[in-house]
Amino acid sequence: MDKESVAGILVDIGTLLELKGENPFKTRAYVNAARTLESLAEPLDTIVAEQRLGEIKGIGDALQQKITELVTTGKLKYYDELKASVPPGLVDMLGIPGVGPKKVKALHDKLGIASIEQLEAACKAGTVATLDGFGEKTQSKILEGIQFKRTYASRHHLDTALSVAEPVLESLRAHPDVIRCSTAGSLRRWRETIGDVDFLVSSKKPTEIIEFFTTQPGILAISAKGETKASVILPGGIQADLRVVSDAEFPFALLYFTGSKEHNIVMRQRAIQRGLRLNEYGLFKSKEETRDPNLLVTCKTEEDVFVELGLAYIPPEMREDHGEFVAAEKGKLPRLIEWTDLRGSLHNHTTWSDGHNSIEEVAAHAIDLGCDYWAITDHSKSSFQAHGLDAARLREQIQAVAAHNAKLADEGVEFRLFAGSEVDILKERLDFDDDLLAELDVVVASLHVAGSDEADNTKRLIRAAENPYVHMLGHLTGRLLLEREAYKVNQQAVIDACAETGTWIELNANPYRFDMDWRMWFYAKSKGVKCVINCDAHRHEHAGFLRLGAHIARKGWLEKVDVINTLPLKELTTALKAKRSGRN
Ligand code: DGT
Ligand code: CA
Ligand code: CA
Ligand code: ZN
Repeated sequence: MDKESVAGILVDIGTLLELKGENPFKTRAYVNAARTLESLAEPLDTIVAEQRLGEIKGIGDALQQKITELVTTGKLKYYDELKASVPPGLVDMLGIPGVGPKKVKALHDKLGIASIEQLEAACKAGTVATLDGFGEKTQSKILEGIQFKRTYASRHHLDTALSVAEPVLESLRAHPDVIRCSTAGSLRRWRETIGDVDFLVSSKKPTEIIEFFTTQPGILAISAKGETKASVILPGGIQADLRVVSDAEFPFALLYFTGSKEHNIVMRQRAIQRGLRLNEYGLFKSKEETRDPNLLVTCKTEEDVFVELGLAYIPPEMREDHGEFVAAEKGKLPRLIEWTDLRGSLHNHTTWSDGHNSIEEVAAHAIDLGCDYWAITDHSKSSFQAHGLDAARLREQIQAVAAHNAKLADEGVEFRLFAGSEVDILKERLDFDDDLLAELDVVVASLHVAGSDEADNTKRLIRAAENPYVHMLGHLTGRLLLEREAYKVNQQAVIDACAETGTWIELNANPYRFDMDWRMWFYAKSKGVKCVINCDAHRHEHAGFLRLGAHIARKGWLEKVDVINTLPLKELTTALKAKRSGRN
């Protein structure tokens, strides 16, 4: 175990002891020891191996034993027992602003409160105010704190995070003292949900940049402000961290703060194997931790750092330690899809079901965006809450789509609407008969009402894939990110069935869905299953989801050839006919 992890555990021990009401000298000793370890210049395992821990100031016999046990075995019995003796809810309560170990202990001892939920209830009932040393004011502060934690400490959908981050990035970019700037962290890696937004800037005037950042319009609060870093709460309650570095440090800091943590760990290891040290400050010709500029391997960009470590440039979306190192070493990284490769969306709604725009408006908007085609796939009759179409209405809609295509052709517009349906997968069959499906250009089959039985859900999806008129399965797991778990389904078995039958799988680009999950595309791709990136648009703004979907596809290593809706109109039309004519 390395010194950062050991230090982290020592701090935890200090906190747990404080919660148990141990004497403050004892608890502080752990925190102080943690600080000392973090600032050591030498590797901790060397010190332990040479039994020199005792030479370090502030580390007595008891601490020496514990540190040695942690470094040599990676575990500490004392810590495990201590953790088990404290209800986990007490530790959670420490995360409420203004609530420290003393208060938590009093609340637990006197009122038996052991979770945030219980604390909230007690505050609302007014019992917290009756405790010695609390009072009305503290009680309402605690309630506010709980609310704050709920709003600000949660994760956010990708589109929400982007919409607040992009204006800030733009305004940083326009600042005269900013040399280079970028987002970093999960946002730059295009994770499906975002904890906090990270910004990185290089500048000769960090104080001015920090001042500028913390006075951006719309900022709700400043949570931290130092000389080279600051954290603020952006509109919507999204936390954002900014770090300002020198321009020489920029590529290394960008690499480090983009992460992922798992990716960084492997990068550090590769550096060590080459007798180098990689950290957020640089890549150094050194066998020990250092920031000595004389030992720096000069790199102007992130690309240069990858080259020094024997790797091709790994795009941020792939930095998840999902096999990117093996591929980058062999020069076998995929050429990832670009969102501009997409030519239209094959799953969209109109006012005929639960969409907000008419067929004509939808077409005009897609044409405006430069798309070659767009499919109209409104809900089928069983989705009555979404005003699903029955067979007669669907036939009417097919006519309406044909009429509009004819009108556009007359006007010389090179664009095509496809008539389609998002047909419900019911318990024993699809919501429409095959002869009606056969009249459609595009058929998306979706499981909107799933059961609790995995085998049954899986069977229903496989049966849909086996239908010759179903082009693709929509939002495979039904998950709603940060809101609703996926229904139970054996995704691998469904992918196998899609491979067998030549059925495509949707990557639903709605930021609540991003379904099928990017982690499953590795398997799907290995089976030759094609992806369709659909925005499932219910209103014009949703067309913008295509960009997000493409970045999520990049996380699944998908290339242009893996994605059906990169095909030009003619090729797509052929592809849409392949399955039903048994040509695949
Ligand atoms: P998030 O904010 O939860 O969506 O995820 P990230 O990846 O943005 O995480 P964040 O904001 O805590 O940190 C940004 C990056 O900084 C992270 O991706 C990698 C780097 N980083 C942070 N902490 C550590 C660490 O303890 N070790 C290493 N190797 N890298 C770290
Ligand atoms: Ca982050
Ligand atoms: Ca962060
Ligand atoms: Zn839909």
